[in-house]
Amino acid sequence: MQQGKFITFEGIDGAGKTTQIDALEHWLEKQGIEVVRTREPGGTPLGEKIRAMLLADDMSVTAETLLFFASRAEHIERVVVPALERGAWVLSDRFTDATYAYQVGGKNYDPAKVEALESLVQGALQPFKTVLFDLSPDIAAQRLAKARAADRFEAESREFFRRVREAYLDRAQRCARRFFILDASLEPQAITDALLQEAQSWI
Ligand code: Z5A
Repeated sequence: MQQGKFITFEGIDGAGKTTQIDALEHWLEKQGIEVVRTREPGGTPLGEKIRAMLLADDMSVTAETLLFFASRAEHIERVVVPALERGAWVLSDRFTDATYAYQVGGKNYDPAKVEALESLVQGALQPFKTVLFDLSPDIAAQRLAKARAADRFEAESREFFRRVREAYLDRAQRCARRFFILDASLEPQAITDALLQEAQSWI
């Protein structure tokens, strides 16, 4: 039986997830809650190897989608479920909503195939809450240009990220009770304040 809480963080690249997950992690630990911080793709030794391939190697969308779910299967079995069972809160930088946003929304992959893989790999497991960092691709691109060299996903076009953003907002509308949407264009401290205020209602 699951006792902990599974929280996932989503948004287009450069939306500022990392900074805000740090803040939530510190706040939860101050409340005496055990936190497991993780990410997808990745989060396990095999998952990190898959991540390196996904970010660097050119491949078909089917191969890409299967690799995201292979990393996810390993992550769920070895990290997420054990942590939830012992009562920890799992903070995951991305999960299955990213597949719907990037592969289905961004690359036009068949959503029925993703649903089938989701059911196979996750069974009934779903996040307790998903925090969506909503940001325009124009602002995200300005931030990333200052921050680092682009990986295979970050090198996609502005139009691609517009589709990814729309797909995320569509998911948020369909699963309104699970999603909490943050305006990621605000100053970091304002975003932290909104996130921590919301998190009080999760405890
Ligand atoms: N992907 C997929 O296609 N399908 C899937 O199923 C999954 C993933 C799971 C790897 O993910 C890639 O895999 C990802 C989607 C795809 N695309 N890419 N690339 P990732 O999570 O590792 O990649 P990421 O989104 O680029 O993560 P990130 O580097 O951690 O980005 P972030 O956390 O959203 O942003 P950040 O690093 O915190 O901030 C970016 C910059 O903006 C940095 O310089 C900050 O100082 C600055 N920043 C942050 N917040 C602000 C505010 N509020 N104002 C101004 N500047 C800010």
